[in-house]
Amino acid sequence: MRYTTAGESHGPQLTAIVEGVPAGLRISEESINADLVRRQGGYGRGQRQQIESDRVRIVSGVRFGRTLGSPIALQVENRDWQNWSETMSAFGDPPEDLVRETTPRPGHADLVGVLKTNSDDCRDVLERASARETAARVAAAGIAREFLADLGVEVFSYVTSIGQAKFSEREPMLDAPDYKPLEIELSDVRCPNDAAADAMRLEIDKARNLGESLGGTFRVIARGLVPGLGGYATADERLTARLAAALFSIPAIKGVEFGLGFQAASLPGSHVHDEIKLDPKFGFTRATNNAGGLEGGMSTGMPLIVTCAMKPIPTLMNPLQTIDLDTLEPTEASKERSDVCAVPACAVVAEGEVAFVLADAYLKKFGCDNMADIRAAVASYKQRLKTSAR
Ligand code: EPS
Repeated sequence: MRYTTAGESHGPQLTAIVEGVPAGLRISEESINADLVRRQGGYGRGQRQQIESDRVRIVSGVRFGRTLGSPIALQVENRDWQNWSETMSAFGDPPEDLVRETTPRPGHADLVGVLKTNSDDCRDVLERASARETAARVAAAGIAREFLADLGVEVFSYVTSIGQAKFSEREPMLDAPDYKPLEIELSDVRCPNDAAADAMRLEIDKARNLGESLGGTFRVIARGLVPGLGGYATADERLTARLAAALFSIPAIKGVEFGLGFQAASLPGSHVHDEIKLDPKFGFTRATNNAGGLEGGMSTGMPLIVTCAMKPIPTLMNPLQTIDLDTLEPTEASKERSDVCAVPACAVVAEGEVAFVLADAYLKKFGCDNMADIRAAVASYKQRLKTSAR
């Protein structure tokens, strides 16, 4: 299963095409819309989200609520398009009063993008490099999520820090899979701990007053996985590598850790590796889950736990210095509006990327034509392993 997206931030719409989806999968536009709402939300989001009200329109590959096995095309309208239809017109001459963007923002794709494409207008680059594109990804990922849900796999996320405000967890590798996704959604910073959530909101308020932006960290969890997804034999089968590549494809992601992650490098082996047990209910299981559900490039059957670091958004209301591309003189970087913090939203995007990679790994292992065959193959595999996925 794979997706591609098209669309500019202020063009008429974003489009996603998902290929490789088996036939017979029940799809609900409402679940996808719920994810789109989650992506738009979060304390610290900017004014653009007050204009948009993202909803998906599925225009191919689904009939009577079930997939046909053909490519699925999804559209998300940009309501802001009506304010940009001349600036972003596909044809005709540029309007006489067009204002080119010539003051690239440090940290965004603006400068390197115009150098690479030989453009004199950063808008040619920033329209596509904008994280608005992640709305299309989340819509596409809705298909992968429905597929995983059908096989008993749930993917959720929560925020662990925003700026200096941290949710200090006691034993995250053991506790995180038991957090309640619904409770996380009730928090506008998507953090399950009230005191930490208050501190995060305060941190965002302080940043807003200073014209600053903030990054943070979050975890993505997947529960209910069978062991043996991915592979150990070749580089491109390794689930760890595929997950990392997918997560690093999200704008602003600067770090990805699996399980204990960097902490494992400073601990002796006996404190890192997860002892193997035989549980009457779960079959082979582990005493701990420091590996975050991955061993040898494969899922272990324990919950997948990935932690990601997002850098602060580059558009600053109190801008950094840059060089004007026309005058070649120092000046302030462009600003129009920005999000103070989009970490809770980014976690929703990351859930989608993880869901896509996991769905694809299931299809590689269990076939890909139709859901009935896939369900039967998964059931027979679980029976052979005498395992009940966590
Ligand atoms: C975004 C829409 C954008 C930004 C943000 C993400 O809207 P606009 O550019 O019209 O204000 O709010 O984009 C970025 C963070 C970025 O770096 O480009 C969205 O829908 O997520």
